[in-house]
Amino acid sequence: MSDSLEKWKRTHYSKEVNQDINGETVTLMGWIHEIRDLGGIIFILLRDRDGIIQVTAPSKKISTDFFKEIRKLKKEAVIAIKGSVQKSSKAPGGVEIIPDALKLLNEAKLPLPLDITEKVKAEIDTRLDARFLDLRKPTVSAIFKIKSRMLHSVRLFLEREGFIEVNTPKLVASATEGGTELFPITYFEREAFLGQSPQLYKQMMMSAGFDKVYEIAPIFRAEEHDTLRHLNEVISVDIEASFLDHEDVMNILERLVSTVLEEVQDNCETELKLLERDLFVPETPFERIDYDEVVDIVNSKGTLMRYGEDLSRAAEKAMGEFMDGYHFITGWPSDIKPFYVMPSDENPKKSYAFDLMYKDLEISSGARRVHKYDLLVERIKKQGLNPESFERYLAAFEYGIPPHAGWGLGSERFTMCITGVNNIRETVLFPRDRRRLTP
Ligand code: AMO
Repeated sequence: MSDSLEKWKRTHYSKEVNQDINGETVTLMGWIHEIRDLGGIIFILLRDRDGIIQVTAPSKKISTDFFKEIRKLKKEAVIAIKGSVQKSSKAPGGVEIIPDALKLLNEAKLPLPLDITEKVKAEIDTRLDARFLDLRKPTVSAIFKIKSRMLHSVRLFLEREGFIEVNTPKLVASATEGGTELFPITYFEREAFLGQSPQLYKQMMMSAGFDKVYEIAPIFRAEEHDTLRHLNEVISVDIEASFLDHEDVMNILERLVSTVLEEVQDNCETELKLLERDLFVPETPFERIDYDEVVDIVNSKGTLMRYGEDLSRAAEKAMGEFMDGYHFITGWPSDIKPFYVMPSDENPKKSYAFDLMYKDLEISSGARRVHKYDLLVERIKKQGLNPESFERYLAAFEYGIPPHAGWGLGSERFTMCITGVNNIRETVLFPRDRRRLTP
């Protein structure tokens, strides 16, 4: 058996093989998911990126030498197989392949660190240590196919809405979301940081006259949290838009969520089925609850929440019991929101900031921004920060910046909502948390 592809080319993925091509010769490539030797007949489940198909090798129909070669194959070996498609009522999918020729392209060391057929479940740490193997599981790769489709739909939606994609630096000189969550790095002879958010840059793009921008890129948070909802590196979908207010960008966000869910539902049927996920597409507009009301609800559920506090985990849970689907929390106190958030005209103690929640999970936050230089400097000082460290950002506010608003949506948390997984680590190929920096 040759271990080289030579002139062999894949003709079909497993999912493309069906009864319509009964009798045709096909070439498939992939891994041996399972092999069962019943003496006179050997069954191989061949797995490729898109699914699993049965290869049936009856000793009566193939040469003795070829049958012996097949018998030697082991789990997770990489093979290419040429054979004919045959209808079969017993085979999963209604078809099987009767092999004519086979190449053993590579073998896998045994025993495997984890069971790809999932008959034996593995702990999350074992899975993440051998992530390339874990990702071979159809139920795991399904999450990433859904995430890919979600991000694709997000792009399509924002492009349709007239947004321009931008790329801003991730090596930065200052904090944006409050000073404690930064990863310091050595930048030649200076200290620099990994970007927490494109916040300041997307706002500067409003002064640059780009009107509507978006970015899909990593953000880094040096949070000590060891929870099922936090990671230290995530992909944030950020938008910023001029001549629009918080209500306008909330409207964009809710339409985006609902459109993307619909597109995922239409395009990821197989993956959602694998995950046993019944996706629900919410109607717009989403419900809006004022922060004041949230405090009352949380307290009425027996969880203490003082006015002016951020939502604790317990408070989020209490709210999650009360609110089932996607909803906004609006009217946040100005003091607990970052300096760039615009205080309300009627009551400056409150702000034009909002969070988008799915049940008890915050998936996005945003706001109408301060676009007046003096107020921005005042708010930077009030939050104990030094306006001098924001000199280059502040300059963008001195030469005519329009009123603007925007939001950031965590792509992993959104993926959790779509797929129903409850650990954020499941939604990242190679997650970065408090303890994990490899693989
Ligand atoms: P915020 O800090 O709320 O806002 O972040 C926006 C969204 O990003 C996701 N997110 C995270 N997800 C997992 N782990 C983390 N450690 C983490 N940190 C953030 C969440 C969150 O809702 N500049 C503002 C956005 C804006 O106003 O435009 C910002 O960064 O889903």
